[in-house]
Amino acid sequence: MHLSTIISSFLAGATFVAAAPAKRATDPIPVEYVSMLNSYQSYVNTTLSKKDHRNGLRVCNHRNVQVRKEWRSMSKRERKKYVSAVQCMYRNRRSQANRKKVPGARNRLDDFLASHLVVSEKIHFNGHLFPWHRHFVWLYEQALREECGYKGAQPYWDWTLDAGNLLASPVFDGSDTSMGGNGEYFPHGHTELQAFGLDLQLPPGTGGGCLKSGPFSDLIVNMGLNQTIAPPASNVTAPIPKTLETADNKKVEPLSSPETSNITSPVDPTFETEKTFEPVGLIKFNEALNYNPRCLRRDLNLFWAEQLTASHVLYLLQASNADQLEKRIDGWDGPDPTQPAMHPAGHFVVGGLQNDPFASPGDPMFFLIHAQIDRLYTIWQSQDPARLYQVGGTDKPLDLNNEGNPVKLNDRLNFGIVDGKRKLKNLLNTMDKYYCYAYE
Ligand SMILES: [Cu+2]
Repeated sequence: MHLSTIISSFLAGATFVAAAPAKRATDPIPVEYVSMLNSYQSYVNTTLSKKDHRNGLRVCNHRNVQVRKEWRSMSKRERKKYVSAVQCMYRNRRSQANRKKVPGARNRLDDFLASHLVVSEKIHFNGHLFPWHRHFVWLYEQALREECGYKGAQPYWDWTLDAGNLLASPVFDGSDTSMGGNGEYFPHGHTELQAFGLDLQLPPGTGGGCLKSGPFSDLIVNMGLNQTIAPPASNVTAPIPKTLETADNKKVEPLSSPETSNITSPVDPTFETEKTFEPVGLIKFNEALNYNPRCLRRDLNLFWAEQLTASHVLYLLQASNADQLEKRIDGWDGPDPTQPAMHPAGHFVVGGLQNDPFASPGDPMFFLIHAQIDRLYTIWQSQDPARLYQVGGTDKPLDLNNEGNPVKLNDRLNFGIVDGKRKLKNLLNTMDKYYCYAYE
């Protein structure tokens, strides 16, 4: 059997069979999970209270730690401040990318989209997933603070709180204290997703179109390839959302003019001189980095919401090593087709641009999803001191036969436009080196 067939049977099975009983948000939270949350909080307290070698305060301590809160635990004022800072990233801050290498980038959010896109096939379904995304979210948090005057910490979305009632979530209610609403509904079929050698058909959700009002309805996604959304089963013609119009039909001006958008310079996907990049999927990097302005789409999806339960989180956190943790969150820990896949599900539940594993940081929701993934990672790390600096797996995506290089502490991870390269071992402790944050 072909490799991709095997993998897609893993994932497609996890997606469509979904035989594991889904617990509703109203179901009791497993006690083992609660006890893990408690031991995480005592780990944070102990770490922040430690004295350093000169017997003084640690550099990262109770006074300066950034506390990342769940969206609904923030006050309305805090949520609005966060939304404004994100809006500043795409409304007021220009891209710092080299236009010849990244022709489509217009604003700072685009820099994050492009940086994720070009290394996508090196940082997913492998041992670099958690540390890479940890640092990426942190860089975004720093950009909000340093470039857009944000004073708070990066929020996260605890999706277990919405697993049973996604459409009532305050995260997506479209109000000015939300992360924006659902996409406008239009009848549509599945989304065809081809990536990492997989070929998946994602079931349609409850929206599918552009955000029409509320936060981020003016956001233009400037790069990435268009996904294929199947036409509706009936003969209804689905309106294709206009790219450069807001809800009020106002034209949105990109920060800089699109004249240069047809530059088709050869793009070195890794921003490096050596051309070692080996695409394993179907993404065409040169095209994906070109200027391709369109609206932000979402498609809130109840099918995936059912996977995002506390009992599935507990199953994830029971992973016995770092390799298994990655395989569990990505849904390929062995051949069981009914296993949950919380990382893909966390994206697909929002749908639209979140169904695109390369360009998904173009939706600000990406950073709340990945803060949650980082939170689950640090909770897992905190359960055993031996886990803090433990790495696992290889650097090859979906490496069923262990053909890639084993992940090592000295690996250097590439953050493209937004940071260059960083050593993996410096990205493992959220309260040391670059970092000083914890989750509430
Ligand atoms: Cu990613």
